[in-house]
Amino acid sequence: MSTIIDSGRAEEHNAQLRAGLNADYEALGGMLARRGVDIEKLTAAARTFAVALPSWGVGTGGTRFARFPGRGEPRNVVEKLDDCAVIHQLTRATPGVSLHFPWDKTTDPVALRQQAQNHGLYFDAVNSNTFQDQAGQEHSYKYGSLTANSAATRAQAVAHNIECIELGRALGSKALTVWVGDGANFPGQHNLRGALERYLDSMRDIYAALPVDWLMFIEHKLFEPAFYATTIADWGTSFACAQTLGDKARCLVDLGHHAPNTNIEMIVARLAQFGKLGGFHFNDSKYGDDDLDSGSINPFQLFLVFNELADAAERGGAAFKPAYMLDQSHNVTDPIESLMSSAVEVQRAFVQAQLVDRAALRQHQEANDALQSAQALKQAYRTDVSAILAMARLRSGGAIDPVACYRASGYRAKVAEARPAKAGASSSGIV
Ligand SMILES: [Mn+2]
Repeated sequence: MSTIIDSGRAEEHNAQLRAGLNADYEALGGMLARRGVDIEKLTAAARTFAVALPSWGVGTGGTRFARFPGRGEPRNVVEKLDDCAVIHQLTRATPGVSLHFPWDKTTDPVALRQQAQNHGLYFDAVNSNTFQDQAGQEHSYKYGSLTANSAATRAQAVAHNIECIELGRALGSKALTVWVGDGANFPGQHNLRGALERYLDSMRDIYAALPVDWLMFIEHKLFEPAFYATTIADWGTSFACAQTLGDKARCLVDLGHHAPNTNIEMIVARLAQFGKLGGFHFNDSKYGDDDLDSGSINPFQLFLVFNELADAAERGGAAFKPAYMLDQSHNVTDPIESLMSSAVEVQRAFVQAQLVDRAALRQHQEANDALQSAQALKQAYRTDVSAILAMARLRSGGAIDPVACYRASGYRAKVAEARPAKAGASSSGIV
């Protein structure tokens, strides 16, 4: 496997931090042993954790007001993969890459797949894009895509999704994520029921093109760009559509796509209970679909989501395997640094959720002891598992401190030279 950051530099970085990590790990191991927890089991679990990177996340995102490009942004999918390889090399937690078409469209999927394999990467779910018009496109999506009144527009949107499946198939992906911005900005603009009927008709055609071992993820979002009535606005609509379409259709939960203060962990529990939890787009949010770094605003919510996932895994066993992906927009940070630290934050929530004493929690719940039930969760959440995450990275060949190692490597300055800015070159969406 080829590495992008010089492996000698990563080893030197680890050698400097190794003694400190060993001391922290031993201290944490002793504390956990007194709670009857084997730190080695947690470290082994941490090493199995993986969250996929969004190809569109390695460039600067921007808002609807402006985009302030960063230095050395990737200009095409090959350069995006290089940046993803750096993130995985140092974190060892991001082996998957989620591509977005047509932004990442390639004429040579065999070469792209080979490039990914050379870096120890694979392609996770592919994403279609019918929320903007592309140059030379025959029918506009201004008034909708899969729900458009015009049959020709709907057919074009369906054909694009089927093309995404074909491209994904050549790249080794196993799922298609469908998000549409379709909806209305005015009461009366469209027939609420009619729009969903058209959506389902279009989705049936896409579903029929899914290979036998593929899944289709339906991503809902409360609002934006439709500000009055988004067709797939909530998990209830997503669930109803997934049920209607069939077993291969599942719901995708993007943490930023809900009304403020929504109990997202409860949505996770519901979807898991009924076998429709397809996967996640992790990010964080303060007001809306902010696409902030995972765990940067409400890390306790992220922990509670993973607490439900741990419960579902205990009930469902190996069969329960939702897809984990990051979906963030980076505007004031180096995207590589944000994605590295976000992957670690999601991994942290995963490990903390393993720390919950489920037998004790069940006893507290059965005894109606609300206080101790809450404490059982808080005890796990308050435990600083940083040494476990660092040890997992070290043992898997990553960096003890990925951001520090990345900064010391000078990667950004190097690619800034090799990638002179080109107007409109980076395709970074906010989905
Ligand atoms: Mn998303």
